[in-house]
Amino acid sequence: FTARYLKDYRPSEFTINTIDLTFELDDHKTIVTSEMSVTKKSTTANKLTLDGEQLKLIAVFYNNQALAPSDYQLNDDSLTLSIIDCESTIKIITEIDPVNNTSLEGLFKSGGAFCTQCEAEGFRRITYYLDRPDVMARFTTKVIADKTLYPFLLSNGNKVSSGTLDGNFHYVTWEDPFPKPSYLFAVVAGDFDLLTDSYVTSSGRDVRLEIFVDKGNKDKAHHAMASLKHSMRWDEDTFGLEYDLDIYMIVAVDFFNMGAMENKGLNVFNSKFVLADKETATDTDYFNIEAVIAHEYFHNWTGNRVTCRDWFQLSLKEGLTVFRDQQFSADMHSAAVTRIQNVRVLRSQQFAEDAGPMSHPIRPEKVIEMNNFYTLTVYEKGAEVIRMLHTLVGQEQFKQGIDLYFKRFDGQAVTCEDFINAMADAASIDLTLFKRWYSQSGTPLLTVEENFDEQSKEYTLLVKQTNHPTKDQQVKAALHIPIAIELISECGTKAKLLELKSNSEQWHFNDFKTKPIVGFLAGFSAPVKVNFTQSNNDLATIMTKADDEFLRWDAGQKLYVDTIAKLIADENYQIPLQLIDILAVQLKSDSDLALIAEQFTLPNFHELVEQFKPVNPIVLLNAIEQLKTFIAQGLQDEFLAIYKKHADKIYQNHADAIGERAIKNMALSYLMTLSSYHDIAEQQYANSDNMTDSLASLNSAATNGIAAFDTMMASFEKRWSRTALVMDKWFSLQAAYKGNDVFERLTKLSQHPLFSLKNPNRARSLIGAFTHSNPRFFHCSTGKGYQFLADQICKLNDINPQIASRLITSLIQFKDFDKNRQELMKQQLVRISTLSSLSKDLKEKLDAALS
Ligand code: B3K
Ligand code: ZN
Repeated sequence: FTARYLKDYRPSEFTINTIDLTFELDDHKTIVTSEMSVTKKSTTANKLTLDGEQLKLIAVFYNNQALAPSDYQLNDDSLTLSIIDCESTIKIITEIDPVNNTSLEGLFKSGGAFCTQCEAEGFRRITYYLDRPDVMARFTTKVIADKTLYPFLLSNGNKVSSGTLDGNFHYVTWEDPFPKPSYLFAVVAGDFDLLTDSYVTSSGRDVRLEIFVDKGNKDKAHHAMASLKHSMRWDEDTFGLEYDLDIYMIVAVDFFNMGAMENKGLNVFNSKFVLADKETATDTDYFNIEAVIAHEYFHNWTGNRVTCRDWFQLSLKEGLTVFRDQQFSADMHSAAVTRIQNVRVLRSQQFAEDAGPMSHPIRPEKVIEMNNFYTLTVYEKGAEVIRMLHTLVGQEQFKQGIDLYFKRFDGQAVTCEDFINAMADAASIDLTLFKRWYSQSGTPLLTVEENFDEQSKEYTLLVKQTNHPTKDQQVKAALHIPIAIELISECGTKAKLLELKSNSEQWHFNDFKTKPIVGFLAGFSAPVKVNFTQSNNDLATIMTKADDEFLRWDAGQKLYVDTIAKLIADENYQIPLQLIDILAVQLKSDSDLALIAEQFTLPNFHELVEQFKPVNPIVLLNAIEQLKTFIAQGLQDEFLAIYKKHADKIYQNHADAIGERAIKNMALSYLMTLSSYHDIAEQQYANSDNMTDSLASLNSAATNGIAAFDTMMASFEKRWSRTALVMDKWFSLQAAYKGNDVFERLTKLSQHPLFSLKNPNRARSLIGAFTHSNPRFFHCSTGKGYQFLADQICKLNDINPQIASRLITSLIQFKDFDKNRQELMKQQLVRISTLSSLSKDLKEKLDAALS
């Protein structure tokens, strides 16, 4: 497998103006006919190499002349033709086998429906093409299929004709007026229930909205529809961006490698991010559906209207679009809770990636398998980089930067640099140094020191940045880091924005009588780690006095982390009762309930691994449990009171009710660490009228390994065995069960009639949930957990390399753990690396991890 480098980018020598596609859909022999009009960009260009993989070539025509095999060169991954004329037409006929396409890239079948996934490089599994984002063509697509099995035939753009054909076939032709790269192409054919609605844009255009779901699921699509309309309104209100076609379609499918795909006018979604009702979806599911619907919708501008020049620029569309969906969620819900959840993802997963063997800048420079770079770094850290720009220039100028970006680049395929330059020009600010965030990997560490001169009353804050070498990059430079702070003193709270631009800088503040307390990194203004020792008293002050809710929450998290550090060092460490006093104040604060629930959510195992690595995971887990039980004991009366207060409420779907469920289930999770309260979970399960409460009770039963777990799970299985998305939750709960028989359970589960590695949601729900939510057994000292994961990865290598490659993350980050475990994890990696048909996806990661 060969690597590709950013530095080697060259524009194509050809443009493809139009492509007319015809799909004759068939389970095993789908015929794709492609007719392209191609223009030479320079007269010297005479060889056109088209990408193509796993295709059966049937015929090639050049300017309507059939070519003989000696006229072209055919390889495993390309087809090369001689181009004589400046303007040529090329017709290519290929045959593909959708049913046997378990990689779910290109054209495949999900249940009874045909559907496609082309990003990043899946179009080349449909036909030979210049499968790169900077080649933009106008697509016309004719889809032909059996009328009874596939009443709906969909593609991008507007429907221009349809009709019936002999032999119970019918066809529909679609025309997309916007030139687009091949990765945004989509075809869907199937039988669905259809939910329709409409939306009038700010300029008065009527847009038809259609959501296609599996038969019987229409009632579960209303939340997705409402989310779509909210997204459309928000983008008009916030950025003045209107939808540009007359129809917007979303199709929900059960077999999908990721969350969703922003194909022009025809989004394809994992049904997990469309279907919801109170009985089957949790409050978190509702939130995520809205966020993913928004994300894909926002791509219509940031991604589709202006796209990426090459795949190294992926963060151009993804970082920006994640930032936009985060801002949208913050506007629709509690901004603080939304922000806290973003930060948890960064701290628990992105920081680990950035320090691990696959570390890469948000704009990678070297790629072997592009699908390996749809990462937390490109997406989430990419969004943080955009957020820093937003912080530096402010919302008004940011909006002007966005305006200028579209004015300059609408309809083009551009680079990250183009985006920053538009921002810099619109806001008249120098972003030269800031651009380093795009090329430098790793998480900066800020070390903070403070000094208060009692005589002069001058307060000094000294901040140093350290950028440790990473696997991909030994030499690092100083970054431009916006640091929002609050100075809390008897004269109130003052917010400031500091800009660190070199390795170390200091700031002086003069207007205090006594030493102020600094709340550092308000709103998490930069994706950095912070090393700053503050006393429990200072942290307690920040928890109550900071204006920024993120700072209040983060001070609490620091208290937890400090306590866990002490428990790791000495398991007999006596946690001071002062902690309970501080937390008791917080429990009674008048913040919204969802925020209080966040404040009581301890940093998760993965976040703490990042803090304490290399660490013995069991020692760490014991410390977390000790702290949790200590808090539960100290505040049990309060938790019980909260629990009772909200226990018997009828389900409602609005912010206050969501907050009540959040705090109630937080109280439950503490109480369940004390054996005298174990009955509560069972009662809650029996009485619950919604999935949030059912799942919370089952979760606490699983993670505390309580006896009633199996009975509860049996009833859950009986009720939901026909609802795939709920059965995913069932598998995940089983995988998270903390009992010594977990390995026998896993074996049984992997033979369960409803288990299949071919369905990514199902595979993740068992394997991903085990490795992520059951660290005690995943890391068990015998190495059985690692072996289980490796066994599954070996099977997935043949079935679905993308899913295999996602799941290997928890093994390649072996350096985070103690030496014994490192060895056991490496053994499994070595075992996987000896597979005879190792996929490119896994190979790239294994090479990085084992070198
Ligand atoms: N752009 C797609 C992700 C495609 C992943 C390809 N392996 C979804 C999204 O980010 O919106
Ligand atoms: Zn995206």
